[in-house]
Amino acid sequence: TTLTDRPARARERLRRDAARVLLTNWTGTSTVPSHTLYPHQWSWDSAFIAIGLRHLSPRRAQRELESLVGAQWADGRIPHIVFSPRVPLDAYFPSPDFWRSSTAGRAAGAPAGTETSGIVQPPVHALAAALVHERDPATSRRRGFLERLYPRLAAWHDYLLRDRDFTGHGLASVVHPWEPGMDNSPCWDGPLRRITPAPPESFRRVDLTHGDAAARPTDLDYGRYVRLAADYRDHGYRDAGTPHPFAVEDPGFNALLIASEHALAGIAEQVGRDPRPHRERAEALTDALVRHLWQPKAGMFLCRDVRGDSVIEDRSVTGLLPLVVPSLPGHVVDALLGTVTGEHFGLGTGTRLVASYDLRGPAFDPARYWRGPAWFNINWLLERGLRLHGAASEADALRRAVLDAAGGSRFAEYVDPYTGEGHGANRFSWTAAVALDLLA
Ligand code: 9WN
Repeated sequence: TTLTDRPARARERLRRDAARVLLTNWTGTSTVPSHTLYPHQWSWDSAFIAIGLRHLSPRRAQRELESLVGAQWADGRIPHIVFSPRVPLDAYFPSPDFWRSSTAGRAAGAPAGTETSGIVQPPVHALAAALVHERDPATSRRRGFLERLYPRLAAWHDYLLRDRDFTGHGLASVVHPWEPGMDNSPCWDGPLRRITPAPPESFRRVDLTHGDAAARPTDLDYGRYVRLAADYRDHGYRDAGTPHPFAVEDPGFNALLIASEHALAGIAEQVGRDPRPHRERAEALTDALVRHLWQPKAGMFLCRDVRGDSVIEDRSVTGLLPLVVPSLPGHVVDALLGTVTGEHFGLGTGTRLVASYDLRGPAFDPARYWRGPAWFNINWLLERGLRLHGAASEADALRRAVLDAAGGSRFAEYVDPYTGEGHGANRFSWTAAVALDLLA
């Protein structure tokens, strides 16, 4: 072995190990995030998984997204979980008998033959579909991949902007802390205080049989998650009829919608449709994002509590995700780049990866889920955003750090941003997927 071929061998080993994670977590039609903690199909997980899987099997990556959109509701929503009928009910909570989509969600257009949840996750799917297509356009064309996906992705974005724009700002709101994918972010603490938790004896937390309680949300959080989901269900999952006491305009969620709307313009072109409405919508969304959620004093985007009509002052990494938006004003890009490397997120000055929450924030906890640990899908997005805006050396450094932490933690679900120590599940699918993508 010479010194020069060692890195190449290490990369090859990492690629092989990441591939093995995705192959093991493949169920035949889609990929579970983790066989233990999350044994069904999750919406935004599938998008990141497809982005990695395209390097192993473009066809499988296409199927990953096709099976997800196969469970789309008639109103356009893509549910956050598609349940596998082969998995026992007590393997995950809340299970299909809690959500009862095929009965309670009928009026809102839930499919009859598949059980799903009734809430959504960040709309990163059109971006994933475009990347999957690019990897192997011939197979994609032969299978009619984009033709089938295009109307469904367009209906998904329509749902968000038609039924979830509660303020008239032209942005989508999330109505449950699970929707932005950052379940127990300190940003939700304020809005959640208004929610009466469901009694602890009314549900059983299966997550604690696989995960360490100190690294998961608390029982009080869960009581509120259950209450919000049950109320939505009991209103037939109809946005117009549900009071939605938790409603937040989240910058990361909307930034991913913008990136996906740009991707949808490209997809429209590929399938011979007019891309202009998508470009116009992406620009209108970008203006709305900057107008309503940009906070110059913080140097980043902050969430808006729609019910409290106030800015949520906590700095969450969600406020840096707009870096994936191509046409941001220059002053916003400059400020965001400063914040990524500044005292609150400190990339390159102590932390290895970008933390999920303000390193100096009062609620920071390096081990507890979305209250500090670094997540691989988020760091993949930030790597892409840094590169998009010309910060190539920061992007290169982040790419190396993501690969080191992914391999070093055996593809952990999340890691301590300072030490890289793994928490949560291991052999976690999107960790392996984004590593594969960054290796390609
Ligand atoms: C609830 C699957 C999902 C991710 C989320 C992450 C976690 C679920 C849970 O796992 O949420 O949806 O049970 O904690 O927060 O981002 O999509 O990996």
